[in-house]
Amino acid sequence: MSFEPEAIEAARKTFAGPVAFLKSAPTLEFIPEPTVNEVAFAGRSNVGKSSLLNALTGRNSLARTSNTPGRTQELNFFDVGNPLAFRLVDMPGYGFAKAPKDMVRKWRFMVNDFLRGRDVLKRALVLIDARHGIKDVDRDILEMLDKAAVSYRMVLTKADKIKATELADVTEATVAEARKRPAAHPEILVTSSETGLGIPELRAAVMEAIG
Ligand SMILES: Nc1nc2c(ncn2[C@@H]2O[C@H](COP(=O)(O)OP(=O)(O)OP(=O)(O)O)[C@@H](O)[C@H]2O)c(=O)[nH]1
Ligand SMILES: [Mg+2]
Repeated sequence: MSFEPEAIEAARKTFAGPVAFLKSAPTLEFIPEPTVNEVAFAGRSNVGKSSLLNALTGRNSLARTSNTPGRTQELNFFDVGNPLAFRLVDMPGYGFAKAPKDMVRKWRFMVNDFLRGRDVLKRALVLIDARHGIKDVDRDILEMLDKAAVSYRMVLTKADKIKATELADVTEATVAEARKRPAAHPEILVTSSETGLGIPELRAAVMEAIG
C-alpha cells in the first residue's frame, strides 16, 4: 500500500468535498450517460461494499447498508466533486443464496454486463471478506473481469474482525493470487470501514484509477 503522502492528501481533499447520490438504476436501461469516469464496487453480498463507500466519503448514510445480505439491489451512482470529477458505483452483491433464484440471476447478469460493457469504467474494486479470503464465487467475478480485460483491484474488507496473524496470512495469499491474474492490480488494499484502516489509501487508489 505505497502511496505518496501528497497523493493521500489530495485524495482526502477530493473525498471531503461534494459527494452526492445521483441515481439508482434497477436495470441497465436506467444507467446514466457515460460522460465521466467511474470506479465500481463489486463483491459478494454482505462483504461491505456500501459500508466502504460510506467510509471513503466520510458520510455514514450515503449508501444503504444492512446486516441482511441483499440490501443493495440496484446500481447506485454517486457523483464526486463539483464540478463533477468522477462517479462511484455501488452494486448488488454476488452469491446471496437466500434470495429468490431469478433475482440472483438478474443481479449477476446486470453486474456482469455493466462491468464488461462500460467504457468509462476505469477500474472495479473487487471486495473480499478478510475472514474468508478468495472464494469460488469471488473467482467467478475475477475470471469474468480477466476475460473481459476489465482492470480491477482486490480489497480485503472487515480487517477488524480477525487477528493480525490471520490478516497477514490472508493478505499474502490474496496478493499471490492477484499477481497471477492478468487484469488484477498486483497490489491489494486491506481495509476496515469500522476502524478506518486502509481508507486513506483506498481513496488514493480510486484517484489513481481515475488518472
Ligand atoms: N466489523 C465490520 N463490519 C462491517 C465492515 N464493513 C461492513 N460491515 C458490516 O457488514 C454488513 C454488510 O455491510 P454492507 O456494506 O451493507 O455490505 P454490502 O456488500 O453492501 O451488501 P449487499 O448490498 O447486500 O451486497 C453490515 O452489517 C455492516 O455494518 C467492517 O469493516 N467491519
Ligand atoms: Mg450494499
